[in-house]
Formats: sequence, structure tokens, C-alpha cells
Amino acid sequence: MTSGLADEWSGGTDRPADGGKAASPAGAGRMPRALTVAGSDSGGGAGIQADLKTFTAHGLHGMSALTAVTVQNSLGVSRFIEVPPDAVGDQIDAVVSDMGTDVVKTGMLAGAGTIRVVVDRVRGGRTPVVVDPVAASQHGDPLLADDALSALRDELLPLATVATPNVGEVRLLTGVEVRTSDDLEHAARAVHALGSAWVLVKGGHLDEDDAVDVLYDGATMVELRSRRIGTVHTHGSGDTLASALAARLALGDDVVTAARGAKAFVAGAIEGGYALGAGLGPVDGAWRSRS
Ligand code: PXL
Repeated sequence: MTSGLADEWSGGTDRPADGGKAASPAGAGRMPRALTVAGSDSGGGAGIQADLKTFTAHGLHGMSALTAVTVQNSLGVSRFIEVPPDAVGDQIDAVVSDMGTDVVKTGMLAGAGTIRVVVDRVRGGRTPVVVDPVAASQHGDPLLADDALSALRDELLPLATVATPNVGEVRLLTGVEVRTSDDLEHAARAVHALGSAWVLVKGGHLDEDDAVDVLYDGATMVELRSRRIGTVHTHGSGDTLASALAARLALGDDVVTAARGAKAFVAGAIEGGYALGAGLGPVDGAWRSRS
């Protein structure tokens, strides 16, 4: 299954060869680009702030279409203000018509109107789309309107190259309860049936010794396992994983290689997570540049 932005959206201006970075699917000598369609986290740990840090850490030019402004700190989200859906569409159009993008990553979409705008822009295209079906913050504060879940599940997920739900989002999307890592394969099959080309179910919130994720495309089931890092400072870890995966797809990795690389990247970011404020601190999206 192929999905992504329409062909012409991968256009944009070539950089001079000497200003280019690593080869990307968009062409040698061009700075690889990634667009996140997501909300702002005033605390700087999740949302577009996490995505842009992660894109930078992978050597990409990061761009953003802002969907919502959250008011939050380490203790939680006190409110959010949605950007009007047509203004989200205008941001996407402005960026891709001029600069182009090699990948699109979606995070907090907030409401059904914005989900439909994104669906309209990505339908029928070939640029990879990573859909992180964000529904709530780590504290359990809602980030998606109740009436938007069906639009996310029925309209956007089928267009995803990779969907990256955590176990809470699996439950919302499919009704499947994941209690242990033994349930992850069943969960991956249930989410995959909703239509994405691949699904990466994140088992990181399970209380087990290892952090186990499962990647599935309808034929191949791949287990991704890493040592659990004992910390509460994991705010932004899901966004960082999904944007690292998107960044690696933009750089030309296949999905399995990109997912393995993204898991290693987020493990480093969690290892580098730090206390900030009285609550849950952020992961460190800049961990690779610390000396
Ligand atoms: O981690 C999910 C997430 C995504 N986007 C925004 C958020 C959060 C979690 O708090 O605030 C803007």
C-alpha cells in the first residue's frame, strides 16, 4: 500500500550541491525535509517542539503546521486552543507548494475538522505519512475531541504509511486491551485491520523489564525490544519515536530499519531525560549532541 502527499508536493527548491546533506529520496544534494502537523507544548517537551528537535538531530530541515496551542507544564495540560482547520490547511499548502517535504508526521490533531484537512492533503500521494494517533497526554489530559476519534480511525489511519499507537490509543481505536507484551501481536493485527500500511504498537507503558514494541504490515511481525530505563521523565517519548521514524523514512530507510533506528534514538532520549518542574520531565531530543 502506498500513501502520502501528492507527487507535486515533494517538489520544492533544490539546494546547491555544496549546501546539501545526506542523500534523500528527494534527490542527492537536497536538504532532506520533514513536516510535522501537530500541537505546541508550552513546556517544550512534546508536540512540535519534540518533533523539530528530533528532525534537527537527524540532519533534516523541520517544518510545522500548528494545529493547537496547549497550555501546559510538567504537571499537565490546563487547556488548549485549536488553530482553525482552514489555517492548518493553509500552513501545509504554503510549505509544501514551495519547499516540499520528504515525509509528513502527524501528532495532536485536536478535532475532526483538522483531521479532514490533513486527509484531504495526504490522500492519493506518495510521500510517507507517519500518523501518531495522539489522544491524551501522559497525565491523561484529553488532546483529541471525543467526536474526532472516528475521523482519525476511519479516515486518516488508512492513509498512514506507519501508525504508531501506544496501548491506550490501541484501546480507543480497536477496543483491544493490552495487558502484557504477549497481547501486542493481537493489538497490531487489530490496528492494522484499520488500514495503515504498517503499524508500530508501542508497549513502552507496560510494567515489564523490557520495553517491547511490535511492527506489523499484514505479513511480517517484527518485535523491537530494548531494556527498560527506570525514569518518570519520559514526557515527549512517543512524539520523539514517531518523528525519529519519520526522519529516517525521509532519509530513505525502509520501515523496519527506520523503526529500529527510531527505537534506539528514543532510548537515548529517555536515558537523557531530566527533571524539570515538579512533575514529569522531558526526554532529551538533543542527547546525541551532548558532549
Ligand atoms: O505526547 C503527546 C503529545 C502530543 N502533542 C502535544 C502534547 C502531548 C502530550 O502532552 O502536549 C502538544
